[in-house]
Amino acid sequence: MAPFRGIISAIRAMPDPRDNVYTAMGDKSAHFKSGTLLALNDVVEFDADAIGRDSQQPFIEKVSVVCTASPEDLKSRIDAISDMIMKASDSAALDRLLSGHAEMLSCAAGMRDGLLQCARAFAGALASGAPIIVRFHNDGDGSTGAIALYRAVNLLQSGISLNPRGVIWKMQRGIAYDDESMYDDILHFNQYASAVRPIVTIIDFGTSPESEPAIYGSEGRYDFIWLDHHPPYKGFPASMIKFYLNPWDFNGNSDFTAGALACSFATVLHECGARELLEASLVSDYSAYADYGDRNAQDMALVLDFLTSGSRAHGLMGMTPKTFSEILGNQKRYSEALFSARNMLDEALEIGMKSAKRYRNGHGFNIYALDFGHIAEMGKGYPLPGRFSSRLQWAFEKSNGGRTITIVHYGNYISLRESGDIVAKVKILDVVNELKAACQYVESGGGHNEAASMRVPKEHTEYVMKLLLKHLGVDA
Ligand SMILES: [Mn+2]
Repeated sequence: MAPFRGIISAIRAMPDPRDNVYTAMGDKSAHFKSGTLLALNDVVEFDADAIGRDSQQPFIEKVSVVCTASPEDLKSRIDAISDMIMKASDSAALDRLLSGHAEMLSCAAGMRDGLLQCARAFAGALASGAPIIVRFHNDGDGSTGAIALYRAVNLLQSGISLNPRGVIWKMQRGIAYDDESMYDDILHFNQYASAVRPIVTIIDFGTSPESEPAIYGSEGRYDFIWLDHHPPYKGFPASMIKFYLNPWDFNGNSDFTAGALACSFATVLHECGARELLEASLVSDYSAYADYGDRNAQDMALVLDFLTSGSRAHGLMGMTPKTFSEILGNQKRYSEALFSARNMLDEALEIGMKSAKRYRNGHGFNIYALDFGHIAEMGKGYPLPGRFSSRLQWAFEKSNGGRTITIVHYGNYISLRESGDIVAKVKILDVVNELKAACQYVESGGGHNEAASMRVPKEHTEYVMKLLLKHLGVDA
């Protein structure tokens, strides 16, 4: 058998060099450890039998270094493999994924080139051993996208030898790509030397002023593939981000969920059967494109909402897209999760609807205010207050036929939801901004017309709640 010959394209340096992980790119890529100390761009040769049998990283004692390649040689090798991966991807798969969703199809048509570029960059990093971190929002929408991407990466891996440990998955609790995330990512990437820049993939969060310092701080160190559907504001430094895709920039809006966008990205990378995940993401984010009669999508959205809520709710630690995917594929575990989630949610909704105070304003709107403490004191850990306010709003809105605003407050957090039919008269985001300007206790606030939130020091929540009701036209 002919020896494997390739160029070293990435090194993960470990304290003991014999634990270093090397990626060499030949006709395909090989990931291995070695007794020979190797450097980037080394052209290496070894027995081809040593690799390719399983997805582990074999230890190859003796690797011969033939010569040093030029960076251009290495680049064209990486390009060739990326091309090969992209050529194998099915160009009609995206249309099938979005079929029946006319608005999303037309928006995706504008994003197709961007999606292809993202997929090519992702595949190139994966094949050449550059480290990749995927950060996804810890909710139903963010997790559907991460699961689809996880499946696509796995399918790619079985076709071409890609680094089995090349991708790290992280659930993001906040809505910003903050300094802490940036420093974590830099620490991880610092272990590597790679021909291709490391990539941080972001799903369903981060388009907010709080991300700006970390976006600037990451400049020159790694690239982003950033998939979000939160409305970009004037001044968001999207031009600093190598691949930024947001439906708002392509005649779409937040109804095109980030989960749907990430499912599209994953599908362009490799067909991965993401249709159910996409439907669940639409339901999960209350998208106008959701089919609320789709029982499967409803259940999956609920299960993912539950699983991403934190280990206190379900006792499972360290959840990753792999775990989610396993639970979705295991009927017994799936039914158990669904059963628990339903019970906890029903109980919380019952208490919430009973405990909320109801007000009316001059427009005849129904305004509800709930202290989430009534639900938190049950100690279940599910649902979480922000997502619960959407559920509660949904329930009140249904019983009132629209014309509803729901406020849920907990600790230093106030969450607002409004039904679409009254947005023209009162915009909750405007109200939040008014309060920010008028009241020193409102530390931060933002969102969009139908969902917004504020942070207020705990001891001033009561005062701000009064002020808020007044600004919504209630004589309280
Ligand atoms: Mn979302």
